[in-house]
Amino acid sequence: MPEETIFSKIIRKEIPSEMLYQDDLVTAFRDINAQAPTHVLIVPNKLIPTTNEVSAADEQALGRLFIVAAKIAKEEGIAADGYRLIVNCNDHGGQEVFHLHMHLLGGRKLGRMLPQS
Ligand code: DGP
Repeated sequence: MPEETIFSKIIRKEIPSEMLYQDDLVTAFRDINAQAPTHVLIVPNKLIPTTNEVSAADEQALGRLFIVAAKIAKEEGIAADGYRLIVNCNDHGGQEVFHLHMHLLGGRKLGRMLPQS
């Protein structure tokens, strides 16, 4: 079994978060270290450490991440102007919390997707 992260405790409401949405498959809450006016994390309730561990059994939950991202973007008033969805994986991807999550970022012009190198 993969090791739980703080996100499992947030999902179970054992520690506080600014939760925006929860259903049987996914949970959405504001990022504690916001990088944009809207910065929400949308996570499968099931612990999947990284995108390397996704399987066909996760299709519904992973699809739900997009459904909920679009819903929250509309609620936050950022849908028309646009936003960015990011899923980081492992060291080169800059992943810090090993419970797969989608970042929803918006509310300002975000600039280039990657710094030029
Ligand atoms: P990543 O680098 O993709 O693994 O992003 C992890 C994000 O999780 C990072 O933007 C900060 C956020 N984060 C870490 N710990 C907590 C927490 O306890 N609560 C909340 N709301 N966000 C957290």
